[in-house]
Parts: sequence; structure tokens; C-alpha cells
Amino acid sequence: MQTKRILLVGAPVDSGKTRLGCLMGPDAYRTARLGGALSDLGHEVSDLGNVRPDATDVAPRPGLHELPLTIGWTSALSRAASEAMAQGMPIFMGGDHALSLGTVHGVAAHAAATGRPQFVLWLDAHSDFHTLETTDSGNLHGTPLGYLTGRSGFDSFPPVPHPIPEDQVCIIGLRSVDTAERNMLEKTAIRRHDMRDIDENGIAKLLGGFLDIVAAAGGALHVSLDVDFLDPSVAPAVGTTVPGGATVREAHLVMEMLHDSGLMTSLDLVELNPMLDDRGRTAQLMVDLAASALGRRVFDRPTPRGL
Ligand code: B3U
Ligand code: MN
Ligand code: MN
Repeated sequence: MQTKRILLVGAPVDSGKTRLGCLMGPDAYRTARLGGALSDLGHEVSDLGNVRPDATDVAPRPGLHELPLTIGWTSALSRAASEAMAQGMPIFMGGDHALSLGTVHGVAAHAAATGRPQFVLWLDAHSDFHTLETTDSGNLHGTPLGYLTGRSGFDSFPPVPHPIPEDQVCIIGLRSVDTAERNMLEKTAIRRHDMRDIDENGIAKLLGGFLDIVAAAGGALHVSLDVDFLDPSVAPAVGTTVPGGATVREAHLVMEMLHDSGLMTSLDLVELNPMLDDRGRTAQLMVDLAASALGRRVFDRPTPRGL
């Protein structure tokens, strides 16, 4: 197995929604031995510690929760992400999903500089496709895919010089999409798979189709794993549980296929709220999933062709 240089980057972002707790995520991953699990597989792992948000002079805006702080996180994490990409494969330990406003911004800048098309796999119950204008909740963790695909309405945020082309984004796990998001998503080329699609087709076929496209394009692939992609019965430590999520086996299969593809270049682990966990089981499951994505397996068995 090819070993990698892996950089663990703590992103204790908690500004993306009102319920607090995700700031403890990075330390929960450290406590659950994320680094050890990956070095046991032969990888070279360095923990770069936690990023801190930039100071900004942006004014708060009524109806938007913690706008200035979230903008400060976005610029700081974008820098941290492009720097880490130059050294190896970053794993961003969240932190709520607002952190991806920055991490994907940064990895996309690195891909553009190295001439590779950037693809994004979004594993989530939600589409996170709002803009500052369409969000009802005012929670900015519901906006990263809107921002990163270059939608307008993100004034005061860092500009997006390298928007991710819509057809280079694939969302899997959808079961909670707001009306405004659905109306907009239906007009885009974003690849989107709800739970029914998973039930009818099997997750391997949906993911396999996307991975073939990434491989054919020679793309870099950022994976953003939201805890609520998983069913709350196996992953309770998240503020926005939605019943009917992915099973443990479906999630591991996704991770194993990502490993076998050799395509993943960066990974976010987001929305873990250790305050809501049950004896650390969600943190442990997320660590085990990351290990599967980095090569943990029972037997050597590459994903069959044509899946
Ligand atoms: N779409 C809703 C709910 C939501 C999005 N992301 C999460 N929840 N985790 C919103 O608030 O934008
Ligand atoms: Mn999300
Ligand atoms: Mn979600």
C-alpha cells in the first residue's frame, strides 16, 4: 500500500450555527487516536495543531449568525489548506461545516496553481447550498457549497477566484433540503443523490460513477464528511440529526472505495459535537471511517471494475 504524508489540521469552528460544542471536535479526534490509527497503517502523520480565525473588521449582519467570525475562519482556513496541500494530504478536524468555506477555498487554489481540476464529494444529509440571501436559519454551515460553486451573495467573504464547476461536485446522503436550495439545485449540474437513490441503486454504484469521472479528468478530490451523513442511531453526536441516514457499512464502503481509487487529496471531518456523544462512539466511528479511507481493510481486495 502506498503510504502518505498526512497533516492533521484542527479547525475548531463553532460559528456556523447556534448550538455550541463543535469546537471540541479536534480534541475528540485526538483523544480517539485519529493520528495513531493512521500511523498504524504506515502513514507519516503530523498534527499541525489548531488554526485560529483571522481578525476582521466586517460588521455583524442581522439575521446572519456570527458573520464576521465565520469570515475570519474562512480566510485563515483557506491559507492553512493551501499550505498543507503543498506538504501532503490534509485532514481537517472540525468544527462545524462552515469550516469548508475555507478549506475547500484553499485546496481549490492549490489545485488551480498545479493545473489540476478540483472535484468535491459532499457526504451530508443536507445540501449546504444556501447563500447569505436565501438562508432562513442564518446558520452559515448551510452555505459552503453555495459559496464554493461561485454563487453570488457572499459580499464581505474572500472572493472565489476558483469556483468549483457544478458538474465537479457530488452530494450523497441527501434527506433534508430546504425549498430554496432545492429550487436552485435543480437548475444546476451538481450531481446529487438522496437516500432513495442509495436504496434503489446502492451507494457503490453512485460513488463509483463519480470516481470514474474524477479519474478520467485527472482531478484532485476533496471529501467533506458531515457526521449527519450517518444515521443518528450510530452517530448521535451531531446537532442536526436527520433519521434515515447511511449505515455503518455504507459509510465504510464509501471510504474503502475512496482508498482503492487513490483519488482523495484532502478530507474534512465536520459537525462532530462531543457534548452530544454517547461514550465517544461517534468520534470513534469517524476515526474508523478515516482509517478505512486511508487503507484499513480486512483483506486486500480492490474495488471490482465496473462497479
Ligand atoms: N438547511 C438548513 C439546515 C441545515 C443545513 N446544514 C445543517 N443544517 N447542518 C439550514 O439551516 O440552512
Ligand atoms: Mn453539512
Ligand atoms: Mn448536514
